[in-house]
Amino acid sequence: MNYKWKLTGILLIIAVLLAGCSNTTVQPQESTLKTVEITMSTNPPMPTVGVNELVINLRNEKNQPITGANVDISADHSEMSGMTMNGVATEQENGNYAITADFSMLGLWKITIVVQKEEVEYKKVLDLKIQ
Ligand SMILES: [Cu+2]
Repeated sequence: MNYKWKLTGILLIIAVLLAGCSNTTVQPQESTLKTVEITMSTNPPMPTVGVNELVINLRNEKNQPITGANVDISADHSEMSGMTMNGVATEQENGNYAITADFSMLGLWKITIVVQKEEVEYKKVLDLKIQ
């Protein structure tokens, strides 16, 4: 492996890390929705090992609830590879979408939220600490 390839490898790793840490709202051009604000809360508020509810709230740029979206959730135990769960959140009232997740281990879990609305995808990745 020469220097150039090593550098390319490092840049790729940085790109992947940046993508993994992305916590911003995506603003696509070709949609009537200018912004999809994605926020997550948990039930209980301090999630513990076992079953917890994740509630995703979707808002547009006018802070109005977004209904009729498809919300896919996946959870990865950050310290381990292959410990992954995923499912589709069920729509509730007021732009909320809920799913229960059984966290089998303590520590940081990477939660990936993929929202589909009007054939556009919006994605948010955040960390959830299970304690
Ligand atoms: Cu694990």
